[in-house]
Amino acid sequence: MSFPIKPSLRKYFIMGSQNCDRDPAEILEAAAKAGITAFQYREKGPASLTSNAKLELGKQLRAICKQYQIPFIVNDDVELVELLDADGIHVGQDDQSVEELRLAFPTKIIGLSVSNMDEVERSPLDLVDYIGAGPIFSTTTKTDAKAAVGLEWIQTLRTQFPTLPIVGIGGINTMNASSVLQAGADGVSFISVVTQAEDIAVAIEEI
Ligand code: 3NM
Repeated sequence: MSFPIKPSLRKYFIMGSQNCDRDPAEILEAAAKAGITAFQYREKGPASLTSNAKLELGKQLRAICKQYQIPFIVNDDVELVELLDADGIHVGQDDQSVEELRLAFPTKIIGLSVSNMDEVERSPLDLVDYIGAGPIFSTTTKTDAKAAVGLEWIQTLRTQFPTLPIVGIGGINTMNASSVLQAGADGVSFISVVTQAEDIAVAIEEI
């Protein structure tokens, strides 16, 4: 299935088991029912799963995305993209190069994180489907996150690249999500506002 990229970025939920204090499949199912527009399986950092356990959880989450017709994007794991027939892959600046990924996956969604102009200038933006810009606000979810770059970063990118699909990330919650869109992003991506929500449906509705 192919997905139009900008609408898919609108409410882009990211999660791995390390972000969850209950069954990740239940959390994803609730989020899918509530109207997320894309999902990224990001099994990364302290206490994350590896090898077979990572694959098995991936199969469950992939199936939920198929059921709800939501793009399933894998964070930085080419083998898992292939094994799960993911719709796309998201990488950071220090991960596998976008040039290699585009050769391996001519038709899949490729997303790339960019935090500053140096990174933008070094990146083959013509080969990516979207960029993740952040961290917009400060976050404790990603232990090695850089300092918050603020809404100005979205404004700068939007001015320089009027048509590039952009999703904001980092510290986005129900109170500040609309400011990210107003600054020029096509959508918002988020982890803890959903994984730690008392009521996932309400959180997604408010976003
Ligand atoms: N990447 P929360 S910030 C996975 O800046 C991730 O590239 C970031 O989690 C970046 O929505 C981040 O809980 C964590 O702040 C986002």
